[in-house]
Amino acid sequence: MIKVCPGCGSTLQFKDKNAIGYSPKKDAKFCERCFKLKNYNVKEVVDLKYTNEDIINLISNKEGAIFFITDFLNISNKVINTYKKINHHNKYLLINKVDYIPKSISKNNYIDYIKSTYNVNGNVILISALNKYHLNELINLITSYKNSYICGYTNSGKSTIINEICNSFGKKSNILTSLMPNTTLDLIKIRLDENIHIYDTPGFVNDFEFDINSFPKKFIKPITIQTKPNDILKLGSGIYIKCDDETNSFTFYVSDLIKVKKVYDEEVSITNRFDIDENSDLVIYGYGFINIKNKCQILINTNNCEIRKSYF
Ligand SMILES: Nc1nc2c(ncn2[C@@H]2O[C@H](COP(=O)(O)OP(=O)(O)OP(=O)(O)O)[C@@H](O)[C@H]2O)c(=O)[nH]1
Ligand SMILES: [Mg+2]
Repeated sequence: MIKVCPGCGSTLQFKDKNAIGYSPKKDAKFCERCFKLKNYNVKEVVDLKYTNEDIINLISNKEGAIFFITDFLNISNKVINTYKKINHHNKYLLINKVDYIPKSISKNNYIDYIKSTYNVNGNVILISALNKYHLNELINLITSYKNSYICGYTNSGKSTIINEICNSFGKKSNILTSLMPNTTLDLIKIRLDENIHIYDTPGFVNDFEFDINSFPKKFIKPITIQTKPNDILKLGSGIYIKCDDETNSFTFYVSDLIKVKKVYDEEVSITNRFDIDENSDLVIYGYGFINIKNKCQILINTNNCEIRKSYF
């Protein structure tokens, strides 16, 4: 009989130490990677079984409903384009980790803003697995379908939400959650009751690196920096933004663990130029976004970013 690791969804195998699902013990419940993550918090990187396209194909047009989850700080055209590629007539966009949302953003207006900015026609729901915001509403929705597929980019909180749902049904779930990218490796089917199943899915992979130690510990406290011509701003240890020859105001919506400051004496090559309209957001993948008040040109030392109109 084929056995599946309940932590990550991989088929257990006992031959190839370097492949997913490996365990040295024939009677093991978890694969070795999940065993180490669960018991020693040791994180091992493995080759993934599915590409983003594979995951889209795996869940498109399945009977039931699709719940695409994104982290509040990781909303971008890239993420929404993946959501749009999934072909399904019952599709919901869930924005998770809204416990991060700063007080200056109204949750109701934020939904309208996301729908109009990213041209989303379907349902958008704000949730937080951490403080159970809208969790009961989500459970009612999910249990109105026989099959619900929970998908989204890695680290968006899919497995955490599924575990919360299982808890509310009095079921113990063994799915592992962590800040490590790609904790869940394969489809995991969970039976909530006789007729209702939810499926955890492997996360879509980001094509940029992020520092798992800098995820916010609490809600985002915006930091505003007024700039003079040619000032250079530094975000974390590697992002530099050079301002043009006007004064301006930059408000950072990023993790409290990421430092933001002006630098004066660092030699850096900053070559990517962006034209910014008045009151726009510069979204930097993996970090969050920066509200820029005045129309300007900036130089930035990464391609992992995009511009959108601002909520404010
Ligand atoms: N602040 C906050 N953190 C959350 C919330 N939901 C999940 N997390 C955290 O986000 C991290 C990733 O959660 P997972 O549930 O493992 O994410 P996933 O989408 O299943 O990730 P993969 O399996 O890698 O695709 C964990 O450290 C969770 O504790 C939330 O609502 N608020
Ligand atoms: Mg997961």
